[in-house]
Amino acid sequence: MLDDVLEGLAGRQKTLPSRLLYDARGSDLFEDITALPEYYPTRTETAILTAAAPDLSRRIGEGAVLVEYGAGASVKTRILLDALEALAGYVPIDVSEDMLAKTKPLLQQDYPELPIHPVVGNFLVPPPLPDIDPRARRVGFFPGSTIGNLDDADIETFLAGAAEELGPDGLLVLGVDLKKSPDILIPAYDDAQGVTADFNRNLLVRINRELGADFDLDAFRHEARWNEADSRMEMHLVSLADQSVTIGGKRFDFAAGETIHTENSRKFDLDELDAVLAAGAWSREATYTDPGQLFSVLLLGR
Ligand code: AVJ
Repeated sequence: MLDDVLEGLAGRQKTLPSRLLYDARGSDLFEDITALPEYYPTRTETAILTAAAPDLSRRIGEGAVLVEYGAGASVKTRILLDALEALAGYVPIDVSEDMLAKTKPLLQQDYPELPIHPVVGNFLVPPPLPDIDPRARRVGFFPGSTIGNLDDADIETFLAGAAEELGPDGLLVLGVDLKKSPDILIPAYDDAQGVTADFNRNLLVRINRELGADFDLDAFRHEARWNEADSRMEMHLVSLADQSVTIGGKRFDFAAGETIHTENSRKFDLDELDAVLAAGAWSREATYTDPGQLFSVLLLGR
């Protein structure tokens, strides 16, 4: 983590890795974000999945193994677990062993017959799957438009890795946030209650605590920017003054107005996405969306 932070702050545009946003406090703040009136993705995707579940179930068929990339608390997963017939197993993959250990008994209580095989790992480098029934169809699940946090190279790495792991008759249920007006996007990433601002600034709280840095939390403000050229929302932390910060014995100078770029959240155009999917060996078999075309759930096949 120290190396990643030092490297990110050494560049001309300072950056910090967005995965560092999710410590225990950051994960709680993200949970709060998902309930905000301005943050449409979670509730929209949940509604789409609920409506699509019978059709997904029909297309997927009986006896599949469900593999979730970045499972977290497996909240949206329950929609699929309720709809899919005679699942041969559920494999939640997550970097947080704690989260996997906490979630398993809760799921097992509600799905007593379901074989649950948690795997600790980074979904970008899909870890080997536990050997369940080798003949069972494998279905990946990657909701939340988390794919939008990845750059092109990582998207291709992920899609190709999932294709390899899920096999020739594998399927992938993918949630993607769609391109839309900045009038909707900016409030979604800069809410009136300031929860997203706390989520972003918590990155500095974490670096202070875990790496002994001396960021002055009141000297940075949250900013949500729409980057039209790259079709993405960006989170930045803007330095409010000329200041310097020391981390791991290294000093970093900030000019007033200079930013640390902390997250990209890409917004997809489905026609453009098709080319990216094809490069990763996938194609769209079904497309589900909401009436406002805010978000989309895709069923991908090979
Ligand atoms: C969990 C990565 C999908 O990009 O919308 C929410 C994270 N950042 N508000 C997103 C997030 C600011 C979220 N993802």
